[in-house]
Amino acid sequence: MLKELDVNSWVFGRRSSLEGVYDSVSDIVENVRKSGDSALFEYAKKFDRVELESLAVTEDEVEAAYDEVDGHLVENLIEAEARISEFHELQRRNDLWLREIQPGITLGVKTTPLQRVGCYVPGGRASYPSTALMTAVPARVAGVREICACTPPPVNPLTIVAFDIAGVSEIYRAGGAQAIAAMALGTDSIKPVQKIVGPGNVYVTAAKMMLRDHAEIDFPAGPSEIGIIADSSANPEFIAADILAQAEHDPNAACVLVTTDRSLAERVDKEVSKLLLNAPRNEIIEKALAQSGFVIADSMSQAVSFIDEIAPEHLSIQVSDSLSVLNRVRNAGSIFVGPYAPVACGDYASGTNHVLPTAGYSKVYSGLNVDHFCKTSTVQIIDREGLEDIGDIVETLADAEGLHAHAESVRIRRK
Ligand code: HSO
Ligand code: ZN
Repeated sequence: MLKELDVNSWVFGRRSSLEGVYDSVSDIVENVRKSGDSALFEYAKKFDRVELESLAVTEDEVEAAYDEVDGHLVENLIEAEARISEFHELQRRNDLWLREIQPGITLGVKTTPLQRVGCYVPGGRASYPSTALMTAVPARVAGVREICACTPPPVNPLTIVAFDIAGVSEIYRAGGAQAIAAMALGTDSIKPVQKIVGPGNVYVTAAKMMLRDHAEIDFPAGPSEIGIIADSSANPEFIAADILAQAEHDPNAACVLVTTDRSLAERVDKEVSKLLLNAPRNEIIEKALAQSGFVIADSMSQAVSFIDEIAPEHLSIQVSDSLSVLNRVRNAGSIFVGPYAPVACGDYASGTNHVLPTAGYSKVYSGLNVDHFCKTSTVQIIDREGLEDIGDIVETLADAEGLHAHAESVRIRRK
């Protein structure tokens, strides 16, 4: 089932190109720019096969959504939201910090939440109420005043409930590149946002990239991935279970086991075949397994460098000295340590965020967090004594750059 992979060629193959969809996405963007809401109605019919009556989900519909979903499910969503909120609260920075660097000069940073952001929650192959929590909670914790959300129709009532629990009351039935265009450019119903966050398919990702002049984005978040680093101490059944869990997301999902123990890879392979027999989503899983496999490393440090090259969205560490690997590894969106930390815990309920950079982007981006929804301003408070102290440097450097007025703005105060 699982084949041996070469890290470099696997990494290369993973860089899915967005180029192929740019033409159709720019048509969609232009259409939304020109026709606004009516383009969204048209695309809902064309792509989602839904004849919409309205874009916005009303308060009555939110109430009706609660009636439709099982109370036990709502309780679990509430519990998950509380844990996600708690972890994200820990990430909040002080609104303002100031430090006296020397007498007369105090420097600091003021943090301000963005005013208005848009959360995108995919539908399609599966609907993800958990992603409603993962996108909206950090925005709310950051202090964003206006949070709007788009998700393709027909909207799952549980997604509506999840948004409500997360504190989002502005929900629109729009999906795909058209939803991204609507949030970035604005339509009659949807006011433009400053930043768009959330995962999506290649069309959504391409639209996010193309519209960056209009709205900031989080990062490219495409088909799911797991990297597992394991030695002979690992439990092959647990590893196989994590592989299936990631693979069931998407035919383009990918799972890579990096191990120093070839016999472990063989045992994992057997367990994968066994678990697959009872996996309801086996068709998707089999497709995902076609771009998955294992890599044999000569040593733990080589294994760590393979993981860094792969830069997986999720990294599971299944080795005897797990903290040493945790310390050494550089590139991974979210890290799960030890046999009892399945990725699914981070997907739903431990409290960490599951919106993560994929396709090697964890080399340069962090997973979604409170900072994504804030910006900072530096602050300086300088009095006469402080100005006296740095005045000469400023005047000298300003004169050297030929910027007389800069130098004069200091001189005039020191007279
Ligand atoms: N593993 C997915 C997130 C998810 N899992 C949502 C279940 N629901 C990408 O991080
Ligand atoms: Zn998942």
